[in-house]
Order: sequence, then structure tokens, then C-alpha cells
Amino acid sequence: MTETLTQTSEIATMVRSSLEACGVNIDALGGAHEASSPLTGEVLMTLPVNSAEDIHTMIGQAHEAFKTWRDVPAPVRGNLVKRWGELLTEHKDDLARIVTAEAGKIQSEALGEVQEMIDICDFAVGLSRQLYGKTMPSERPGHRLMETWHPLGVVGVISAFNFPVAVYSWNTALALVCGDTIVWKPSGMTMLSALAADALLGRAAKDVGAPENLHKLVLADRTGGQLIVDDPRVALLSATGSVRMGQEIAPRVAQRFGRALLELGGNNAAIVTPSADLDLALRGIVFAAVGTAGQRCTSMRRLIVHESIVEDLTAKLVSAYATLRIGTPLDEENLIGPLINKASFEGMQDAIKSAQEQGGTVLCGGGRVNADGEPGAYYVEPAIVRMPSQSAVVKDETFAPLLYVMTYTDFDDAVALQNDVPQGLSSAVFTNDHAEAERFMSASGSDCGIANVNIGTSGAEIGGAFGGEKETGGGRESGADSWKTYMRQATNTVNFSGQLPLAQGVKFL
Ligand code: UN1
Repeated sequence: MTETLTQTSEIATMVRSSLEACGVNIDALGGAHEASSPLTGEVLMTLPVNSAEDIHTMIGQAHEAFKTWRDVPAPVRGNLVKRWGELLTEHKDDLARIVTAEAGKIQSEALGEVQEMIDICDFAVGLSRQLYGKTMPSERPGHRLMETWHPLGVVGVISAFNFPVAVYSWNTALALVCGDTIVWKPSGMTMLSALAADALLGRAAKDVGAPENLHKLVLADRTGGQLIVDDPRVALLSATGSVRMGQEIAPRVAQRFGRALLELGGNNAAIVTPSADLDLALRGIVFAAVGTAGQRCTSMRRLIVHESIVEDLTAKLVSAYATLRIGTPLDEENLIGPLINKASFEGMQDAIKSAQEQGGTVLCGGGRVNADGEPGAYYVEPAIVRMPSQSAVVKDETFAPLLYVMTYTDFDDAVALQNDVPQGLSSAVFTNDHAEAERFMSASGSDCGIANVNIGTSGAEIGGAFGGEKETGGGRESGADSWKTYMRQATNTVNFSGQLPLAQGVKFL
């Protein structure tokens, strides 16, 4: 126990100095919220909690700031995001350390998360000169028809613990160049990472002389989040989290005719065909299934393997799993850090039990690691469970390193199985058969927002749109033309003919 306490105080010291380096005034912290680390399960420091009144005021400030920001030319708005990207680059290690301490990510993945922030800043800066609208031919002589994209308003961002800063940055970098302002409520489990990311943005805003109140950080629980959801001054609500959360939020935002961007659950599968390069598939599967301890929205949860190769592939997977080092992410040799908390561990145990009841066989894993040495931390051996069919438990998302293996004979059946779950985020096929790859990506192939070939389900680049269908919520964030969700579209018809011909040939007056 003493050893654990010592470790917690060491982690707290590391976090404090990283927070300070990012520009957080740690003397101003302290309060009712306990920020803890999954590395030990113990409290690192306490933080203030915003009241309902604070939140109301912050939304008002962001709403006022929008009225100035929307008229700043987009490329000038891009300067703020450019500076943010520079500061994120400078403080990449600091921010990654906080992410490791608070979300439990191994260092390489924590650094990767900050890299995603830097990448989206670059993308958004370029975008600030490319918020293109189309022109269309008018049916009338001497008329011009075009679309214009205008800033939308305040964007409310609700983010999850598993990507405590990257997903927020996708929203924020885009929203800022699009002329919007931000009110961000991070997960209660990752408020320290949020403080650091927000402080860096604050520094960037000062450095470039941007107006005040462009970004507001709300430290609050669910009730605080609901105030943002229900506030009519919040034009777009972008939320990442559980399906249950989305089901609660979506009707509330719709009720007030706000816009919602939802990124909810995933139940991501890979199909492995007989022609696949099995060594490549193996690496792709292992990273997607156990990376971030299975706590990505994109983590691979289902494997649909051709019956002729299933024994070979599962044997290889079990051997590969045996080599994975599990333990503190502060040790660079470890590839699997802790689950976020006890509830997460229990959720995994329950799922394994249900899987067994539904005819599943555990091929490996599932046990807790180092419970004596780290009683407050939940390290777990990643599990592989062979399932006779896609039963109820397989259709649920369990946010842990738990991979179900099923078999198929006919490729079309494999695609049908991949699609036969309520979620639709990410999917993959491992094949060297060109026609199979194309069928998988075709209209009648994978029904997910992400459909990959010869690569796992996780680890998407920021350049593409990120999101999925069905219970995943339908939202698209990050690259491609996701920016359009952060703007409002106006159609302009300009008449320079000196006459007033009406459209559709209508005669009047
Ligand atoms: C998430 O888990 O919410 O594609 C985001 C990936 C990361 C983003 C995941 N780039 O795995």
C-alpha cells in the first residue's frame, strides 16, 4: 500500500509539473472534484466544479464572443489554430504525460493522441482558406446562384475519457476556423488533460491577440452537461460517449431544433478471408483489439474468420497475446495499461460470463493482473473468446480488451454477420482477393462509417471523416468535409438582369 501511495504522489508531481508547463495555474485548483489516476486508482488532486450559474454565464460569454469571431476572416481565425498547433508540438510530452496518468494510455499512444491534435490543427489551418461554396447555373438570364458557408454559433463539446483531448481538438480546431466558439465539458475522469489542452489554447489566443471567451472549459458532472445540451444558445452539440447518453441527448437537442453530432458506440469487426496475409492480419488484429486496453470506440471486438483458417489464426493470436506485456504505462516496455476503473473491469468479467453461458469458450485471458501490487488499479489480460454464433453478448459493446471469434463459410454471410449488430462505426477485411475487398467497400458491403482493407479497425487518420451509422449516431467529425456540420449554409440568388423573371416560368404582375 505504501508503495502505491508513493507511486501516486510521484504521478501527482509529474502531472503538476506538466500542467504548469502547459500554462495551468495550479494554485487556483482545488475543490470538490477528485481527479484520480487509473494507474493506482488513487486521487492525484482536487479540482473546482462549475455551478449551474457558472455554466450559464460561460455559455453567454461564448455566445457574445461568437458575434465578434464570426466576422474575423477565416484565414485570420486560422492563425489561432496554427499557434495552438505550435504550442501542442512544443508541449507534446507534457500533455501526453497527463493523458498517460489520467487515461492510462501507454506513452506511445498518448503521444499519438497529441499528434492527432497537431494534425487536425494543420488540417484546420489549411481549411481556413478552403471553406468553399459552390456556384450553380441559374435557370434565369442575368442571375447568379451560389452557396455561402457562414459560422454557426456556439459549439458544445462533450468528450469521453478514452480520447480525452484528441476528439475535443477535432471539434475545436474545425469550429474555430469555421468562426464558432466552444463550450467544452470533458469527461469527469479526464479533467486534468482538459485543463492542459485548454490552457494551451488560451495561450495561443493571447499570442495571436484573439478575442476573449472563444473557448470555455466546464468542469462539471452530467447535470452540468445537461445544461449545455438544453441551452438554446448552443447551436451544435457534439457528443462522444455511450449509446445511452446519445439516446438521452439527441431528442433534447432536437426538441429545441439544435444540431447534434453524435459519436457513440462501436462494435467493430474484421473479416479474415482464406487469401489474407495472416502475419499482417495478426498484427492488425492485435493492435486493434488490445491497443488502449480495448478502450477505443474503434477497438476490434469481433473477428469473423473463414473456417479453413480459424484454427491457425486463433493459435497465432493466442501466442501473440502471451507475449504482450501488461502493466504500468510509465514503463515503456508495457503495451497494455490499466482499464479506466473497477466498473470497466467488472463489465468485462460479466461479458465473459455471459459469453460462456451463450456457448463461448475462452481461448485466453480475462484475469486480473497484479491485483496485490496495485489494488486500486485494474490491469487485465486481454481475452479471446470463441463463439458458436453472434449471440446477444456479442452484439453489445464491452469497453475492454475482449475479442469474440466466429467463423464463416461464404463471404456474403460474413458481411451479413459483420453488419448484423446495432452499431456501425468501424470495420475491416483482411484479404488479397480484389473482388472481396471491393464487395466489402461497396453499397451492399460493410454498413459502417469506416470500412478498411488489410488494416485494423482502429487508428484512423484525421484526414478522413470519422463516425458511423446506426447506434453510432451518424455524426462525422475530423477530416474530409465534416467542417460543414460546424457552419450554416446560405443560398444566394443574385439578379443583375434589370428584369424580374420568376423561376419555374411563373408569371405574376
Ligand atoms: C475514439 O475512440 O473515440 O481511429 C476515437 C482511432 C483514433 C480515434 C478514436 N484515431 O482509433
